[in-house]
Amino acid sequence: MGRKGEPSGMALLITLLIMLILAVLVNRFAFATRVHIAAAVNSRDQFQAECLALSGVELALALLEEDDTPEVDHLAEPWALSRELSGEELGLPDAALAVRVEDESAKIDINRVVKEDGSTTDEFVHRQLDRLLEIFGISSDQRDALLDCLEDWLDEDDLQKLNGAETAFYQGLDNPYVARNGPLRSTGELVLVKGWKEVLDVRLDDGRTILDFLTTGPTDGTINVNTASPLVLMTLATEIDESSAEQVVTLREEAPLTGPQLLPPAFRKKGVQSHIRFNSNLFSVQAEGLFRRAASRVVVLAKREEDRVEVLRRRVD
Ligand SMILES: [Ca+2]
Ligand SMILES: [Ca+2]
Repeated sequence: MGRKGEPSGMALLITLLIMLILAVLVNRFAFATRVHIAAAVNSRDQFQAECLALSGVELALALLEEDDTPEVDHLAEPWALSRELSGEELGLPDAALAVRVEDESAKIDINRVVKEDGSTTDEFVHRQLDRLLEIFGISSDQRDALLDCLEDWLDEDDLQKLNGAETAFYQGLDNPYVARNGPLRSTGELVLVKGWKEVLDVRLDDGRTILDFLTTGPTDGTINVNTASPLVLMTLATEIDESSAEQVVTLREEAPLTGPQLLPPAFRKKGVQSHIRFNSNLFSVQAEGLFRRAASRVVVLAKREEDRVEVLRRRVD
């Protein structure tokens, strides 16, 4: 042994070291492979979920195109029914799809509170928003401030209204930004407008928030009485109380409204009648696809003209 044993001891040590390094490398390689396989499975599931959501959107758009009564749009029409399809119905285990279409003419087009000239207030829309805020329990003083801030946010100039806020105010915040000075791109942007963040958190007993009644259009500002919620109908005039709004709901459930004849008197007044309609040409589609643990949500704004449906905006989450 002695001298003879030293080199073989060294060789053994080196062999052991090499084996150890190899073991570590193999282990790392196996781990990386597992990570890559998991990532591939995840992205495949995510892709499946997104494809499902996109097919849901196509289904909704086809229903809108197939609607053979574009002159009257109501909540019992095929396009208006929410759909929830299980994996079994889709022929795809571990999958689910939910699709919902909303009529944007059932909501108040918040951008229209400032007219197209970029500076003048549209008094009708202003009153509608004021009434909506009132229904949400917002005090008169707070409503004045909220609407001044909203108009300042939308109007082109930097002149601050009495209770408003322009870029000068937003620049003084911890995280400064500038006022839009143009139309909102989504109702969610309201969170940036002074005072509105707290209002967006206010919920009705049924859980709905003010955002459920607003749209950024672009609509012509008229409200579809066949699809609007009683709360939006109430914003059309101070004389329209809860009972006359509910009366409209009862009427339209018996048969869709095709003209003002059957409506309660408050709706037939000239100033109100010019702000109502019986159909729509702007719809939002929300589709949620689920595949295994992956989820994808697609939101589309679609415009229908004659029997063609055109996608104006598409967002994939
Ligand atoms: Ca229709
Ligand atoms: Ca402004």
